[in-house]
Amino acid sequence: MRHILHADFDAFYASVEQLDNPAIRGKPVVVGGSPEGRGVVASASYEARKYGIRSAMPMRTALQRCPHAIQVNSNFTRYREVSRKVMDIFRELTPTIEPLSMDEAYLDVTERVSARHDAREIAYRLKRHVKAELGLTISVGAAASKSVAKIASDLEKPDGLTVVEPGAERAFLAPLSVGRLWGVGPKTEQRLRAEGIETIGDLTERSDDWLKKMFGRNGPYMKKLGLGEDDRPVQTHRGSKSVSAETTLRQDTGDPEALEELVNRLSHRVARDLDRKGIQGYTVKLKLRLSDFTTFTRQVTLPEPVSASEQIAEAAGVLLIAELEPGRMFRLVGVGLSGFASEEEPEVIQPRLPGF
Ligand code: DCP
Ligand code: MG
Ligand code: MG
Repeated sequence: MRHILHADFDAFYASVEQLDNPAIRGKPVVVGGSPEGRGVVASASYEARKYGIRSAMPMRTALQRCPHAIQVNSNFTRYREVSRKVMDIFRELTPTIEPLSMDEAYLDVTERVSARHDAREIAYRLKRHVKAELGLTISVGAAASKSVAKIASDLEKPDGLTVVEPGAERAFLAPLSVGRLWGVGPKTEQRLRAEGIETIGDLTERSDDWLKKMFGRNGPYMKKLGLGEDDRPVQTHRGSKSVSAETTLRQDTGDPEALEELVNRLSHRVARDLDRKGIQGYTVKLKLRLSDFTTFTRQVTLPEPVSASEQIAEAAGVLLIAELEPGRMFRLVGVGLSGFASEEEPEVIQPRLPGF
């Protein structure tokens, strides 16, 4: 049996901003694009969440809900620095860590669990260690599988610690909303609800056959996860060659503004994918297809690896502008990133627990 932790910073970007600027601690803080533009909230402090502010909400809406909220622009360089530090702290505990994005990772701590130190204690000490070293809180879930640990870490945010004992997975999951299951996005959740499935328990009562008929192969898989069955190991390295997104336009266009907007949207999708994988890359690629189906790509390799939507959009936007000509019509646009910055090999692991 494995012991897996899932650790995730509380209100990551917003907490870093509060750490760096004592004047905004304890106050509603929203990090993200400016309200004048089409900016959205990337991260909201827990004080801001009391007003119903959530990430991915337009910044303008957020400031309507809480006019005295403090808006701060993102500072990705700083967040990446904090991210590297926390991953190093995780690696001191175990070499088997899998970053999922800048602010979260799975840790396989099986080797660390013993009769004297159970999973709860190890998780607790990790939280204390991160707080002491970085001044920030993480929430941690501990379980025998990745999917249960991830759900657990989210339950008692902020500063949460939730342990699901082996064997208790089913009872733990049953009352929770199906939307909490890994791989159940808003669309699937809506379809499940339309079938009267609100909780994970409702889902696991359905037969595999019925689930397969309704949701394809994903149906029985969701049920497996809902029962707490998930034997995916914590993966230290994941091989990805490129991450990209593309769209065929409903109607060909040569309009610079429409094309730029599309590049922004695609860059956002690429950035979300990168964030989930916890990687960044040096080479931004733009793929274009003209009305006559001629397809070509343009790419630029940057001096620093990037992963933020704005940075990808900026580079892709420059490539786009160079291709625009009056009368030149496009039917497909794609944005991609490659040349990933390789994760350093973890250093020799010291046989001790941090904070002990
Ligand atoms: N992020 C973003 N856009 C989103 C979601 C997240 O730019 N739609 C960024 C900002 C977050 C960071 O990623 O600070 C981590 O995402 P989380 O989902 O872990 O959210 P938070 O850490 O902000 O809050 P929570 O306490 O819920 O984990
Ligand atoms: Mg977080
Ligand atoms: Mg996260």
